[in-house]
Amino acid sequence: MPQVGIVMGSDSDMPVMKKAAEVLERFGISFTMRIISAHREPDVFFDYARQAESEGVKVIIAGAGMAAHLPGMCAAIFPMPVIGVPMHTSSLGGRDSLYSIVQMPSGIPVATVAIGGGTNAGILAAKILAVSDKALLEKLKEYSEEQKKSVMDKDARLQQSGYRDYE
Ligand code: RP5
Repeated sequence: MPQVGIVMGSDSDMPVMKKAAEVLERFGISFTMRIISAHREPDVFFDYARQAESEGVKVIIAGAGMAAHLPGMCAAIFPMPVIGVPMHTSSLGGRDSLYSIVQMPSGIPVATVAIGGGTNAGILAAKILAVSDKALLEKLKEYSEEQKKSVMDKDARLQQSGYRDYE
């Protein structure tokens, strides 16, 4: 049974949404990935959002751009957490997507990550699932340690080489 449902409004969203998929794979979290347009095929969208719970999904990661109602509509139907990923747009730089997703009216929250924030969407989904999964929690702690070590290694290199020779 998939634990996470990744859904995006268009295949143009794939470069961002695949980052979420890669994070879930890294942590061994099962997921489905769909391209569903809430405005171009509302019937397909409603079926998806209504069935997600019975299919075992615990978190939905929904990415969309422009007048980005896909995440909000997922949150209107799906009773568990929805993470929204705003896409960058050429006309308004993604502010249109960001505001559409983050400015949900009271009562229907969408946990919104940064514009293009597919990786953080995956990590946030993992953290939500880790609340009731100790093994996953340990993997997330290891991941934090790896990030810390990576920064410390860079600083050690800088201290050794000086900023002119830093690569
Ligand atoms: C939204 O419109 C999609 O999420 C996408 O970000 C944006 C543009 O879609 P395409 O014109 O690339 O299909 O529905």
